[in-house]
Amino acid sequence: MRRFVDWYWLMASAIALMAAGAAGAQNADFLKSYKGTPFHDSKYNGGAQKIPGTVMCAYYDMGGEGVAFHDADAKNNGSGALNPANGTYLNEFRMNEGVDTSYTKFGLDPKIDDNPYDKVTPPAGLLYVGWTEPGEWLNVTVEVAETGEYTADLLYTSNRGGTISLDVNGVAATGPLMIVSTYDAADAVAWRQWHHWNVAKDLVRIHLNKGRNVLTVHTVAQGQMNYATLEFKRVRSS
Ligand SMILES: [Ca+2]
Ligand SMILES: [Ca+2]
Repeated sequence: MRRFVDWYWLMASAIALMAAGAAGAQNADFLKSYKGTPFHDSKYNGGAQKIPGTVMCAYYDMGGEGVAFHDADAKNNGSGALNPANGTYLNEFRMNEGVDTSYTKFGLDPKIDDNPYDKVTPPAGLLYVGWTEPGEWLNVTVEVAETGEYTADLLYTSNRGGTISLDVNGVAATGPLMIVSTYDAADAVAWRQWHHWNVAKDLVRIHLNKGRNVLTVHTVAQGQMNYATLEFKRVRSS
């Protein structure tokens, strides 16, 4: 019996090591062949976004449809559409790309993102990704300061709940993550159901290796969510 137990643990350890090796090789292959690059524009030129820290979803990678993201339609339904092209940075942010982006608007009547139904008040003028649909994804290249286990809080809105998931370097890393609905029947302004902000605390828990990594954020189910930021903290060093 003892011998069997020893053998069993030996085999289990060997399989775990092989799996880790395979994932490591897969990660290296993904990073080598990946054609996306960190976002930069006239206002942001910081390179890969830093972890620990706050990752802006609207700063998804450059490289276009099928490389840096997949979106249901080639139009940006926020920049240049809902927010007409008027020469301002926020209205025209990435307006020629398929991912749909907008920003938080304060001080209007009726109130938009500073409304009384917010669970948390986001910063004003904060860029976010909206018009999300199941099957869509976006990549964000990040620079990780230290290897370890990280959690992330998502600043979001969700009209009726939904599910997202994350990959690290092309490998599924989280499984489905349930997003709690921010729908509030008390709000009589129908379109404002897309603007009730909340933070999903510790929504994500992933292992990251020091250095360059590519995170993929998938919209898995429901959609109709707005993603602003993922705030990463290191919780363990291994
Ligand atoms: Ca689109
Ligand atoms: Ca979309």
